[in-house]
Amino acid sequence: MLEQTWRWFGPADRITLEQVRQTGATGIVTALHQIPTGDVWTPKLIAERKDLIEKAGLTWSVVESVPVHEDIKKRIGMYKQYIENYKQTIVNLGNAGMKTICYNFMPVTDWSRTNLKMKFADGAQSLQFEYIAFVVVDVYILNRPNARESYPADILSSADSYFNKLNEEQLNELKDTFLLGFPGSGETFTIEEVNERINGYKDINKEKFQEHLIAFLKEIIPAAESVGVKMAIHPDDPPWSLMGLPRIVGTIEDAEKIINAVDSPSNGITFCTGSLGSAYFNNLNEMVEKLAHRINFAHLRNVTRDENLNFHEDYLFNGDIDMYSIMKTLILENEKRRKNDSEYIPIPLRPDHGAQILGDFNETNYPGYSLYGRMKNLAEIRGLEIGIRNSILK
Ligand code: DNO
Repeated sequence: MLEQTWRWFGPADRITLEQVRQTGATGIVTALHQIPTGDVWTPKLIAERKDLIEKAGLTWSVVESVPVHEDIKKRIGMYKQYIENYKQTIVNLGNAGMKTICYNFMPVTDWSRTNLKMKFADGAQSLQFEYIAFVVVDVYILNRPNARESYPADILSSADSYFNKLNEEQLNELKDTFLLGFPGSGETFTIEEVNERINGYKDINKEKFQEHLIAFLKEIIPAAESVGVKMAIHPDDPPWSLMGLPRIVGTIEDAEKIINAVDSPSNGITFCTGSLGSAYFNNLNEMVEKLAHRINFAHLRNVTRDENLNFHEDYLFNGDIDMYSIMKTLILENEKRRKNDSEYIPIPLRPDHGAQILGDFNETNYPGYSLYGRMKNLAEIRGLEIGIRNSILK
């Protein structure tokens, strides 16, 4: 079986490890969120977290994430020191027995949405990205210099009418969603800070940014190999440029460039079906086949998307992603590794986000990280895997 894991945000998470155990997950995905980005994760802090998880009868399977300092992404300031620190953190994690580390290389922001409370017909609630709403954020809320010039006329006029229909409350909601909607980073910014950070990328185009990532990989992958750690870069979410920023982990070409830059099982990807799948131009069945040998971690969730770059997160078997084929490819890849790889570990997967359902409405949770919604996804993933295994494997 693949390894069923659950993202847990540490002792501050309102969902306890005891509850996680009852979801049936065996592995925990977590990070030392308290350590400032760029600092070394010490063996002591790593051991303490590991202990805590093991005392609850679970295993710390995946580190998500060791964040990459903005100086490394831009190759300015103290980037050399930060890369050394990053390598040291990998080595410390590897020495503690950790096998998989997830990270991303998105500029300025992690994942972005424009609505955290999209209602389904059955009353459940999910996360949504409306392209035009994001243009409104860029042009009217951020007021980013040159933003207007960066969009075609028809998009701008749709954004203008979208904006004109918003009342004050709706506008504030959009702004808050965007600012908190650096959800992944756990940081909150002001509009000024965001603009300042974006401005830091004015001389970095896609090619240059790719060079920065590859230079980083050339440094860190040997460190990961030395302690048997598999790195798993997370795709951009959504996988296209936002706010004029370069994004380089969104398509099959991007992923192949990354895995070929340093050809090693330690240089892999997180196959996040929701992030990659939110773009209509990505064919996930083809991507999973081509990338299978370098998939070191899987995030499974479905999305409904359209050709105008709108999408929302959906139930596991609703939406545009063919979960059956993806799971089948993952199972076959995992079997191949089990038979051939002397250092075999099962590919870890997690349900990623879930809708808010049932008792989730009585709690506040970090967007996407509900208890019941994720548990339902995990249960469905488990059933899917068992069904496929029993029908294709002896
Ligand atoms: C969103 C997550 C991402 C992911 C990072 C990995 O829910 O999947 O925030 O953790 O991009 O570095």
